[in-house]
Amino acid sequence: MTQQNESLFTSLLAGRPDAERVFLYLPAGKTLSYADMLVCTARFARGLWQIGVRPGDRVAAQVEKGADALFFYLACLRAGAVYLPLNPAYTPAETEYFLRDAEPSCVVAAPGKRLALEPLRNGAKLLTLAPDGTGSFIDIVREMPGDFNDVPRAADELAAILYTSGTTGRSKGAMLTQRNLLSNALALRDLWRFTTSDVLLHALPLYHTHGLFTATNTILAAGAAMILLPRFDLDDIFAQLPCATAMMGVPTFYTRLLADARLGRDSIAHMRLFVSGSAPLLPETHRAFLARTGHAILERYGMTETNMIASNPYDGERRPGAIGFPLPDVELRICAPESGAISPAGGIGTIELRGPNVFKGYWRDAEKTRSAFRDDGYFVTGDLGSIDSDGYLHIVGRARDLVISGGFNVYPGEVESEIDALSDVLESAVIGVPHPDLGEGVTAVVVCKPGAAIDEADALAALRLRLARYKLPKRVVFVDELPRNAMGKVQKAVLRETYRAMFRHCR
Ligand code: MCA
Ligand code: AMP
Repeated sequence: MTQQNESLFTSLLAGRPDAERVFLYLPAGKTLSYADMLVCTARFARGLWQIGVRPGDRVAAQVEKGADALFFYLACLRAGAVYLPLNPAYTPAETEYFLRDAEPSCVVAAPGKRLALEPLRNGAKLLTLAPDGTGSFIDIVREMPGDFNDVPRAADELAAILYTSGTTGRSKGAMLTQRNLLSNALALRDLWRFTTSDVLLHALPLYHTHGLFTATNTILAAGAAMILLPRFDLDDIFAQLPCATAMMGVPTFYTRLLADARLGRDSIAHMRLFVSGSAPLLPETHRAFLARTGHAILERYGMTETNMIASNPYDGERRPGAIGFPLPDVELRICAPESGAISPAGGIGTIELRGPNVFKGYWRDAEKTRSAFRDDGYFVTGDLGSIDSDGYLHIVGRARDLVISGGFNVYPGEVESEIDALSDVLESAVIGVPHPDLGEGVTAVVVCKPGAAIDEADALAALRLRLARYKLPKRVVFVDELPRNAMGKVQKAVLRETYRAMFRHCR
């Protein structure tokens, strides 16, 4: 740990290259250097200070992806604020919860969201920021001087809060410290060999760990550059791949690339590394990619609460279906889910870990924080894993009821409570079933009240007002009753088996 009382921003840039070096390649051939980034983030940090943001304040951002969105995050770090990114796809009902729970002093949103957020801002200052460099926040900072003295922060002070849903109840804010983020960025930079020569093709969202910390912080720590694409679009990807050296993506990126005839050795001649994570990469995807391109995708494993936990090696075998070895400084063990007893070698159990990457706890929720940790400080992930005889970690299932669709987590309980709130519905069960494009497709199995006349389209129309698009069931099926065990618990495994071929023909 190099930093004690410096901001994460300062520490990430400690080995900063020549300020004239390119930091961002943007659409339409525009580039921004490290010097541009320093000036812009200084103005943004001054702007935050001017509107009253003070160290430790939460600052929420619900903005579209772009250079300014990224600079806003970095400005929060410089100003000592706690960054709270929110998916722009959240409905107002979803967003309201986060603003009420986190009590940010400032919310910066895409201009199109201003009216909807006005009644929800809960006393926070509300400003706008658009990807084209306009917005009321830009109006404040435009003429400001381009320098700023970064606010020093101690290693265990917060840098960010990222909300992650629980198995029951509402989302919990994972409190991530300066140390959590810095230790992970430095470890990944070294492990994956990022240097000033690298150019990362960045097509992930900027409001989750993967695109925000794993990608951006690692690139900053290496003094490398990024091609910042607004989203994952195959034409853009193929246009930019020849200029990149590395890409990080969810498995859907790789299955979509493989489904495209343009993928071949020539289209990626400049690349040295493809990383996959956030959801399981099927061994057949790994093998097909290797056969087609000569590249073994490097799969790694992480969580919002912990940043990255384990990674396949840079040198040595990148084993299909495995997530590799714990990162340096991460202590990892496999335990019996209930008793916490350490599993015998090769046995299956919950993955538990301890290390500088592990979060400080859940925001204002001591109870959930307590139950997430063992007495000796190990964090219980809720993923089921085993370690093979060569030491490679494998994920074999989830102890949590969770669906991962295209790398986005969907918590069945949240979708079920919205479905159950529909007046025609008696009860529902939400499951994930294999989906060729998204890995898992969210599926709702619904029992109607007697005499009710709701159909799939009605249900989806109602849910669309309450849930972000990615949480919407891809299919809603109606049944007379849900299968239950002797204890009366819905047998989701039976439902998953019944509907396992549901999406066989989807892209
Ligand atoms: C979009 N849609 C989705 C998803 N994405 N539905 C389910 N699951 C999704 N992931 C909806 C759209 O709103 C649209 O709905 C319809 O599906 C078709 O969208 P499409 O154009 O195909 O989607 P896309 O825009 O191309 O997005 C697919 C995507 C994207 C590229 C896979 O979802 C994505 O970028 N995922 C990455 C998520 C991520 O960064 N996860 C990291 C979490 P409609 O037709 O109704 O409008 S961090 C994490 O998990 C940990 C820490 C870790 O280890 O990294
Ligand atoms: P999140 O709650 O968004 O932080 O997502 C974290 C979860 O994503 C983990 O608990 C795992 O279930 C899953 N995950 C992340 N990386 C992988 C991977 N390489 N293979 C399988 N699951 C993964």
